[in-house]
Amino acid sequence: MAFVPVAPCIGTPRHNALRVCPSRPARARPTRMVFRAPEGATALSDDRAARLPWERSVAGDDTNMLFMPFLTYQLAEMRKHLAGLEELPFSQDFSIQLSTKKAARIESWQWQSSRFRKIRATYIDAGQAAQVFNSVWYPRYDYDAPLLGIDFLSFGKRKVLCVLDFQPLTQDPAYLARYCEPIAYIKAKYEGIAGEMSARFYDETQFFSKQLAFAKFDNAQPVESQLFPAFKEYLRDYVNMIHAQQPDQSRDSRARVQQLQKEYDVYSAERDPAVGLFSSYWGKEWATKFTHQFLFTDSEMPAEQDVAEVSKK
Ligand code: BLA
Repeated sequence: MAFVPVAPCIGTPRHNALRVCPSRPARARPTRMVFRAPEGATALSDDRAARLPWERSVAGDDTNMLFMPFLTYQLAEMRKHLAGLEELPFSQDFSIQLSTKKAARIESWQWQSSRFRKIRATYIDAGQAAQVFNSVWYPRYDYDAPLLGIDFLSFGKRKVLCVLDFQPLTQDPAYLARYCEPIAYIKAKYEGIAGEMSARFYDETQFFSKQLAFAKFDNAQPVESQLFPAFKEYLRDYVNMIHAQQPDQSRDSRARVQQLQKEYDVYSAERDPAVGLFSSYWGKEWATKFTHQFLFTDSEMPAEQDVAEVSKK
């Protein structure tokens, strides 16, 4: 991991499609230390987020950007409630990609705040074929609270799959009672989110709670009528929960939370069925890197021959 001094990324015209900060040699004027992404150029998020919502699909059809209101609502809530919110630079290669294979784009944004070490968000627009909103909130290591996990997907006209959870770091009953069970009242209000996840990809006894909102719809209507109000309540209670928590800055506790959050990344990168989806639009190599170096950065990249193996599948 290389830390190099680069000029502060300021004064980039707001209309630029991407706010890219190429690393430059150190100069006499004031510099600050920023993480230099492995691919070279670094992307920030505020300017790009200011151009949301997307109004039209890249597929050129009249597809509704089904989950765009969730993304813009989340960003507004973050701005309203999170002290010290600031962009968290990441590799430009992961910030936006168009597909050369099919009409599709994927764009990602990332921030940190005084209580969150990372909040990342991704939107995929592939017209009717796929609409996706995915986001994970990682608290700082002073807080042993669950991560907020969001995975909303729609494929074609009839397959809508939405998962939302306060993702627990442990299955200790006292932990679950403290952090997850208090939102049972929200889940109870919306019958549309009461489904159960399958065992196809994930194990529901690891990093998932009983308060997991799980929705499988054969049309988009309940997304607005059920999922959106539930999402707002989950988000509100999640932010309130983190704000109510006393930070534990002891070395032991921080080390434990760090280890558990790392295990979450390793587990998620292993199980995530998204690699196939990413690969079909952006190729296996990019898909693998995006999964390990952006989505779940504490997971290990597979060795090169393994990536090649995956590519053959
Ligand atoms: C399932 N998530 C899936 C599937 C895909 C993705 C393609 C399989 C859908 C299917 O064919 O049935 C897609 N996952 C993604 C995408 C990203 C990603 C696009 O990480 C990133 C941009 N997944 C999460 C998070 C949660 C999560 C944070 O990334 C937690 C809320 C849950 N996704 C989750 C679960 C399933 C799933 C539980 C399995 C659903 C089931 O089969 O029961």
